[in-house]
Amino acid sequence: MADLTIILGNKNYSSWSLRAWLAARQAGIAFDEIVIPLYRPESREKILAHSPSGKVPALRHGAAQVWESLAICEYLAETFPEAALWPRDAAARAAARAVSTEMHAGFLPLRRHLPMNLRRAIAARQIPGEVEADINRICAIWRDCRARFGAKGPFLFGGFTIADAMYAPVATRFHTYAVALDRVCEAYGQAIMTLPAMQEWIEAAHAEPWVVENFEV
Ligand SMILES: N[C@@H](CCC(=O)N[C@@H](CS)C(=O)NCC(=O)O)C(=O)O
Repeated sequence: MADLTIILGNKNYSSWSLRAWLAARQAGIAFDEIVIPLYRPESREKILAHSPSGKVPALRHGAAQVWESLAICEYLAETFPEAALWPRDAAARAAARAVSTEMHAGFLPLRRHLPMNLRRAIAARQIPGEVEADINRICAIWRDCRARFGAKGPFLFGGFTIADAMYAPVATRFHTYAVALDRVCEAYGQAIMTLPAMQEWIEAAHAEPWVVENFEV
C-alpha cells in the first residue's frame, strides 16, 4: 500500500481526474487509487469523505489533503521535484503555468459540447461557433508551445509536464469527435494518446460498467 492515494471519478468520463492521475503516473510516483462512480445517489457522500468540495479528483498524502486538479498537480510537482512536472526554465515554466491555468479556468463550450467519453465510437459532431473558437485557441496554444519550447521532446514543453496533463483530455476529445487538426497539433495529440499511461487509463475506462447518459452525446 502506497502512502499517497488519488481519488478519482469514472475513468471514461472524468477529465479532471485524468489530469491529476496522469501527472502522478508520468512522474513515476507510487500511489493507490480509489474510483468513485459519479452521478449516482451515493456519489456525493462518498466523494465528500475525501474531498471537501464534493468533486474529484482529490489526493491524500499523510496529513495533506488536496483537491482541485491543478492544486494536486502543483502538490505533486513540489513534493517530487525530481519528476520535473514543471519546466526547469523560468520563462518556459511561466508559459506552462499560463496555459495550464487557461485550461483549468476556461474552454467551457468545448467541455460542455464535446464531453470526454473514451468509449464513444469515433465520429464527428456538428461544432458550434463558440466551440470552434475554443478549438482554435487551444490549437494556437499547442502550436506556440511546440514551436517555442518543444524542441527537446514531443510534448508542449519538450518533456512531459503538467501542461500536458491539463490538455490530455482535450487530445482525447479531438480524437473521439474526429476534429480536423493541422500537422503539429495532430502529432502532439498522437504523442498524448499513445503514452503507455494514457493507454492504461483508456483500457480501464473500457472496462468500467457505468454509463452516464448526460455525457453520451
Ligand atoms: N475544478 C475542479 C473540477 C472538478 C470536477 O468538476 N469534477 C467532476 C468530475 S470530472 C466531479 O467531481 N463531478 C461530481 C459532481 O459534480 O457531483 C478540478 O479541477 O478538480
